[in-house]
Amino acid sequence: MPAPPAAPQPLQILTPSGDLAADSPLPLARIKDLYRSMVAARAYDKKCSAMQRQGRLATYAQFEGQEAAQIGAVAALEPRDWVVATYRDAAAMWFHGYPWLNLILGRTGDERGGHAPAGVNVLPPSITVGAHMIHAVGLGWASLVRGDDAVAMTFFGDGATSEGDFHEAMNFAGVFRTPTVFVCQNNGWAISMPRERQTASATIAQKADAYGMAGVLVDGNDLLAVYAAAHEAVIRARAGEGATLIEAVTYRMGPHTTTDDAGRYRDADHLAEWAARDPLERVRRHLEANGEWTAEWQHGIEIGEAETVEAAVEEAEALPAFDAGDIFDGMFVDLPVALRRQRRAAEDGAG
Ligand SMILES: Cc1ncc(C[n+]2csc(CCOP(=O)(O)OP(=O)(O)O)c2C)c(N)n1
Ligand SMILES: [Mg+2]
Repeated sequence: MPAPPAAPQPLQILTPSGDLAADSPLPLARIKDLYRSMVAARAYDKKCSAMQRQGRLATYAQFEGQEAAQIGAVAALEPRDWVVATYRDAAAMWFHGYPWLNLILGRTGDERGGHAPAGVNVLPPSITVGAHMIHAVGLGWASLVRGDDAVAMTFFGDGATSEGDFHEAMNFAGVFRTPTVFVCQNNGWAISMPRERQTASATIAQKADAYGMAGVLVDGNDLLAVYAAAHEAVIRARAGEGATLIEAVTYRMGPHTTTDDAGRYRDADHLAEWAARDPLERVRRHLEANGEWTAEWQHGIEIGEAETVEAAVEEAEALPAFDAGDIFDGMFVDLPVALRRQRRAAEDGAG
């Protein structure tokens, strides 16, 4: 059997040393703002990891290493657009307006954090791998039917591309030319399953061909490349030219979640290689080379963003205890009979 063709190189604009390999799609001031957002997201990620270890949060899925893939993509959206994401996409959700408070509450099982505030177009995170992409296509289709020009951007992993839901969502989006941007964060792993065993395709981006939509392969640790690809995809979607699949090649620096021990299945050498491609560090180098970075400024934003996260934690922990019956309120307008029965049983048990 002939060997499969070698994978093409992902689009890169900012090299790991912080140099521009192509024209920047963004002015420096905006890059600086986005860098600050990535610092904020990392502060949140570290805080949640620590809180889980202290027994203050349930299972937590770290996104360290994936900040550029998430924030770079959402930076191309307008507030009227939608973000439909997963358990690992807190940075994307927050950047589109889902408060840290709600994200933290969601991680304690508190339904008061289980949805976005009014006017924030972010769906609750999907724990079911792949299921939410169909919702994103539905939101895009609704936008076509209504004649508004909102785009839905959906985030998912390399593992999710093996789910039937991925293919159904892509197929529908292709046929109906829905304004959907599919952002696959290929972070190398689906729990302990490596990317090589997930699909025999040289890239995930090339799967777009089969559905009649554009497919783009980008360096997912490059804020500017991710932004450029997402920006083009959004323009295409608003112009009625349909959906795009972006494959952002990145790496999951942490374990799958706080319940996982990645040391049992992966090689530490990989981590060192990917640490050298850290998405924050390359933007920091770029800012420094352009006279837009100092150690004092870095210190100031780290303290400031950590304090903002801390304030959200304090607010979450100061709320009166939630009612366990709240879990029945999130899903249905009219509760089905079986769930009504369960609710009564839960209330009797609590009483
Ligand atoms: C339908 C379904 N099957 C299995 C699981 C268990 N599960 C949770 S995360 C995960 C791996 C997903 O990998 P990927 O899509 O690459 O996303 P990542 O966790 O790497 O961000 C699996 C199998 C699930 N939540 N939903
Ligand atoms: Mg993955």
